[in-house]
Amino acid sequence: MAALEALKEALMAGNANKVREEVQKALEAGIEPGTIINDGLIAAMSVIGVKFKNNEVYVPEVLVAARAMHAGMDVVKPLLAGGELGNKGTFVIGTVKTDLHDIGKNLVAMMMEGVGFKVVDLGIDVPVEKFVQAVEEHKPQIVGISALLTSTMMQMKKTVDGLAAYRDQIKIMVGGAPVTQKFADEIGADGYAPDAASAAELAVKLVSS
Ligand code: B1M
Repeated sequence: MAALEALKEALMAGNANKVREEVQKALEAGIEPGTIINDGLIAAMSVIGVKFKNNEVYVPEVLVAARAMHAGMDVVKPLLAGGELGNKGTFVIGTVKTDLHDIGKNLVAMMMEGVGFKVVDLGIDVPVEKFVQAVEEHKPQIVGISALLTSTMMQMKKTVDGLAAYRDQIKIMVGGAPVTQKFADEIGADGYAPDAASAAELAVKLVSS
């Protein structure tokens, strides 16, 4: 959408102030918050993701773009609560024990908020017991588990196993660079998504099935 081009440019340049301004302008122009998120913020962040994969941009650029995306989300988020995207329930997310990577996990968390979930972010290096405690406390519809290292993938299995007693109440989604659909099936997860945008689509499907 042409009206969102300036917003996308600002996000890709990592200019948080400009992103805030452009989101505000888009709202004033009558563009729906959901469209601003999907066709503006997420679309631009996806471009950064592809560029990152192709080594055209590096970690610092990904970080500043993610920060700019946060800034834009902060402006639209209040308009989403109970709005047209509705409340889909609670999504608990964390990066597994001994894994300190959180950029992708944070993007997934943001997308989940964007499609109407209340997100409880447990952070990084999350032990199985903390996931279990969060399920007891927050009664989520979905638990999302992220891992970025081959060596921490087995923590993902341990976490799925540790949540066995709750499987009639929750769906479990997994993701992260080394994770595949095959691995997700092997460890008994309900869903796998390769990126944040498809993770949000899958989560919506899981709660409506
Ligand atoms: Co690390 N690191 N790192 N690192 N790091 C990788 C992952 C690595 C591939 C780099 C490499 O060697 N080429 C490699 C892993 C190799 C492997 O295991 N196969 C690696 C390594 C080895 C390490 C250390 C061991 C290095 C060292 O100390 N010797 C160390 C480990 C620390 C630890 O965790 N215990 C380490 C440390 C770090 C930093 C701290 C410096 C930093 C993390 C900063 C941070 O996260 N706050 C870092 C970074 C930045 C990377 C790379 C460069 C970038 C990761 C990233 O943020 N990608 C990475 C190399 C690479 O990926 N090319 C690398 C961008 C992000 C948007 O993508 O996280 O994949 P991603 O998330 C995507 C999808 O995977 C998906 O959606 C996201 C958005 O589309 N997704 C989900 C993620 N979670 C999901 C959950 C879902 C669904 C989808 O459902 C719940």
